Amino acid sequence: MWIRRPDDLKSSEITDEKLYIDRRRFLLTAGIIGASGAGLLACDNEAQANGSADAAGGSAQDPQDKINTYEQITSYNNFYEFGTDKEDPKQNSAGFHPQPWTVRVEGLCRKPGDYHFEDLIKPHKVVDRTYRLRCVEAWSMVIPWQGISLAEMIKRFDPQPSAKFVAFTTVMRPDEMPGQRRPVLRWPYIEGLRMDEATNDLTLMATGLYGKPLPNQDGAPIRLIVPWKYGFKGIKSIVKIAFVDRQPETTWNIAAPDEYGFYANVNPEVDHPRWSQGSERRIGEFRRRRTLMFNGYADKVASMYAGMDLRKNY
Ligand SMILES: Nc1nc2c(c(=O)[nH]1)N[C@H]1C(S)=C(S)[C@@H](COP(=O)(O)O)O[C@H]1N2
Ligand SMILES: [Mo]
Repeated sequence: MWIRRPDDLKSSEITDEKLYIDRRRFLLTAGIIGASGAGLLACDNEAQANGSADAAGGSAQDPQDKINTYEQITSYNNFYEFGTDKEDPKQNSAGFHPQPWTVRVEGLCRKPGDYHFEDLIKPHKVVDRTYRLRCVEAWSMVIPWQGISLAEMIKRFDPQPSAKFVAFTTVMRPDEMPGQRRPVLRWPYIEGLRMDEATNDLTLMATGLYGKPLPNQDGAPIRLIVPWKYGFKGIKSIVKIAFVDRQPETTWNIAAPDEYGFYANVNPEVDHPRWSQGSERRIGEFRRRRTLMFNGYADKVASMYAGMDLRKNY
């Protein structure tokens, strides 16, 4: 008799992960990718998740990080367009069509326009980035993304000096997204970053995970990843990128301004009004972990906030 593993992994998903890890190992031994660059062995992903243990010689702050399973990453989601329960996005997104896809680029830049997904991606190098994701609800995961550096993408749109922020919008498709038929949030979901945050080395436009295109529930076909901020900044299924001169509105700030600020930097010292942000539970574990300042990426991002009161600018 075949006995299920406790975390209920399906054998097909185990195969997916094994293939992913084997592929990386092959590319590495074949010399196609470098050990310290975009490509990393599964074991090196621990260091990468710490965001600091690279050539810069930073310290790995939590050596116990392990990549979450494909099953965990794709069945425990926040994507309110498909429902508010963690299982809803997987269950309710099968009828969503991430192809064909067009992203409108507008505002203060010299190369605005409607970019087909393929043309948007084509000129850029797809990189592997394994990052911790810390949800504001005090759970976290470690996810092996593939995607494009947002800094690179932005360069191509040639923003004007007056562009101080970047605003993002999720697709509006109530026919395919049952959550959008109810006023749970103000739709469409919107987010924003300051220009220096958007062009930080860590910021990623993710197009895949575990070496496969993004599943619908994780934000297909393209979503934002800002690993030092709470997960809600990582807006999914993006259809618009706008260069603007003022701080844009954001969905969660509109919904509850006292609870969710524009910056949303992970900060264990600033509690949510209704719960502590000092610790978190890694999906797949029972014990609580200490939450790290800037989610452990302080050495790469803290300087952007020098002189800012991080209690006020939460
Ligand atoms: N459009 C949209 N983007 C979204 C959300 C959402 O509800 N709608 N949820 C956010 C929240 S709260 C989190 S924690 C992350 C979760 O990403 P994941 O499901 O891929 O782990 O997506 C973010 N992006
Ligand atoms: Mo979240």
